[in-house]
Amino acid sequence: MSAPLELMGAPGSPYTRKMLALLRYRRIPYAMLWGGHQRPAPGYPEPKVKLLPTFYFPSSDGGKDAVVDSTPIARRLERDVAGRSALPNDPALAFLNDLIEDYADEWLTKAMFHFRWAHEDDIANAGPLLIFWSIPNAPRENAEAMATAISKRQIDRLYVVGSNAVTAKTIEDSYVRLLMILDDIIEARGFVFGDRPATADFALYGQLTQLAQVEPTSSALTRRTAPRVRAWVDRVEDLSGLAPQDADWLQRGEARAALAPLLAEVGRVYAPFLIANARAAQAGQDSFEAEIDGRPWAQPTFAYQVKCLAALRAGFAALAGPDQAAVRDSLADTGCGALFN
Ligand SMILES: N[C@@H](CCC(=O)N[C@@H](CS)C(=O)NCC(=O)O)C(=O)O
Repeated sequence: MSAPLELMGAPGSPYTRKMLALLRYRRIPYAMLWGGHQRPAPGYPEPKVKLLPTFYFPSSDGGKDAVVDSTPIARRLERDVAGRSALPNDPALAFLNDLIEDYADEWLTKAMFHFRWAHEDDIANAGPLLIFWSIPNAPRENAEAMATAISKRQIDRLYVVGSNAVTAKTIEDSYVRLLMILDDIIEARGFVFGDRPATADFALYGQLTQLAQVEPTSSALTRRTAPRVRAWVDRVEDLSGLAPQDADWLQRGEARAALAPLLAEVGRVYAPFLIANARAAQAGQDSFEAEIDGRPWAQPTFAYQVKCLAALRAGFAALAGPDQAAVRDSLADTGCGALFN
């Protein structure tokens, strides 16, 4: 057996949970180092950007390379490890998977961060967890002060994701719509792209481990709105026993009808966000205002999400003509077409 792939992360990090579930499904041997960058493990290099999860890939000189960013790591693992792929083999569907994965990573995380820190009950719940998830032996007499300090730091960062009194309703309504859409998808076929999971499912799952299981307000909302989705999250944690077949992927001809509601949600909230953010960055503005879902939206400009849009556009441009046409057909009337015009 080759050495397990090491990664550091925390149970409360949606991207850590995304990657753990993907590793389990793909049966890639791993070693989970629970922790955080505030207490670096001796002998482990620091990544350029200190994010969770951080993967430690073996480097050519026998050392370790610290690598972050879940989506490119998932693609690297597809190249390095054969079998049990989490990417649809139809290029048009693979592209739609990239788009939905990006929506989950970059938009749904707004709901995750909002629900964690916007309401009193949730703040009281999350503060101590954030300490004990990374430092289980934090001394009792300090833990409360540490929880208060980390809560304050995170609440002060709510504005960064665009969560404020003006946007709260937009974020919360969007979450409830997503639950109903996923409820239908899971009832119809189990996963977004068929009877087997794709990286988009793991990205949705990662955010939902927090929204549906940890935060009291959104957990209660999930249970009331879509108990099936809550149950799905509990199961997706470990899909190592699933036996995926090629025929389990959605067929191209089925994609439009099957994915229309989810893509319409992406087009309703995430597409206008990505476009307004990129426009602001281009104009050199460090914050922007936009209209999302018929309501005002205001937040700082985010360089990373400019890159997300550029990557999606490059992926679309790289598709062969008939695949582009199939993607355009699936995106018709969803509001997502505006991203690629
Ligand atoms: N795009 C990255 C995002 C990773 C990320 O933002 N991780 C969060 C935790 S879930 C983080 O490490 N934030 C910095 C911090 O907590 O200091 C990915 O997909 O891996």
